[in-house]
Amino acid sequence: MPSGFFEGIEKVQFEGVDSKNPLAFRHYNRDEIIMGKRMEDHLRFAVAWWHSFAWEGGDPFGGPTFERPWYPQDDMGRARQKADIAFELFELLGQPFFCWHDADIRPEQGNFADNLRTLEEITDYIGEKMQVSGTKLLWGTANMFSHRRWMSGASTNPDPDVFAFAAATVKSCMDATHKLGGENYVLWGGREGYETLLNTDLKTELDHMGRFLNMVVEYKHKIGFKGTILVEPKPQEPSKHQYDYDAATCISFLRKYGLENEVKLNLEQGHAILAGHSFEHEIAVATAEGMLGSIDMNRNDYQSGWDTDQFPNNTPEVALAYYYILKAGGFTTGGTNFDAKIRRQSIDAVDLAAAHIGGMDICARGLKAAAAMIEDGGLENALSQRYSGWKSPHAASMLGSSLDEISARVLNEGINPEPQSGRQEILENYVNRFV
Ligand code: XUL
Ligand code: CO
Repeated sequence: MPSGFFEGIEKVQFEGVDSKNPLAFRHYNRDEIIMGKRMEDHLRFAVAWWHSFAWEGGDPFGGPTFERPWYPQDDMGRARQKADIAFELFELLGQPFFCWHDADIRPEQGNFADNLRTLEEITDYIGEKMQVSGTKLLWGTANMFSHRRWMSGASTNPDPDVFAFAAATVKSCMDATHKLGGENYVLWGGREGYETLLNTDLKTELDHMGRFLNMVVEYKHKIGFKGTILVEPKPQEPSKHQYDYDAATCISFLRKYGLENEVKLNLEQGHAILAGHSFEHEIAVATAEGMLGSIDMNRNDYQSGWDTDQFPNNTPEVALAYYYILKAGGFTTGGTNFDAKIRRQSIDAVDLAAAHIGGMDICARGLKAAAAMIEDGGLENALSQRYSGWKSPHAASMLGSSLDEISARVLNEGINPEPQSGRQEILENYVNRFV
């Protein structure tokens, strides 16, 4: 018996580019074959419980604006009702995956034993719903940033009891993710960072975080979890400085603690922007190291300067993101999760549906543009042209020689390079043909 929350909204259909129906897909045609693979299998969409069902519409200046039937979220009956309505949205959208934080799906109980009991109870309930609907779990994660116990960090907390609470919490969330057949487990270091160095032993905190992540990997193998462990870079917010600053910082952290073959990255568009990067930069850094895991696809408001987590709607940006993902071979266990929230004034159920429909559609459109660019080969040709000098035997052998040998060759051959155009405008015009 449907709850009636989405009353009047029909199962979303692909109607093609000419459709004027605001609640139809114009590009997301799940069975369409793109570069030899179904669109659904490329994009691997996941609806995020956190922003879509748990966020209440508050901001630093005002409280909740949404009035959902499952509020206040402090009771297991309403946690079940929230799950029912989440699966109604999944049914309407037909996306293959969803994801959660523990605190999204069960009420916070204030102590570990009760948190564990309610997490087990709700994930059993969700597991039954997954059986019926066929929706799968892209990832689970622990919210170790909202409750006041986490205010000084989780694994980086100066208090060892908080470290212990964090270890127990992550174990419980990994168990639940494993039970539900999750394809990844995510750790975002929400408060793994600091407000002031004056009270922070940075080296100790980083060592604790490195050891903690090693424990996560050890536990993954112990329980036979086959999914990928992912960390999520973000430079700041809520902490003034977060240790997982960006993709490059995370990669060197993982290498330092011997985790480079065990952990990959969950990259988020808004976090890239906060770090002063483009999303495709973060993707290119991760794929260069074979460490791209999954993406949180949203967009930041470029004027506001904070993580606004808006649903994506910028085709050129999305197209470039998928271009570099496809170039690296696409997702394996990862996918496209909407870590995105509707606006505070978007209080109706139809707003929530439209946000997901539009987000999925823009990603589909971006994917098609990315695939067309790859199939056309224009960018790849220009790149190979630009680096073609390195194909000469002289150039290639230079990397195996030394400064004095190279210096002698520069003198002997009178090497005096002529600058070459980077052709940026031509390449940007090229991309614009596809988006
Ligand atoms: C917070 C954020 C999180 C992570 C998972 O900025 O992006 O939702 O994706 O904790
Ligand atoms: Co995220």
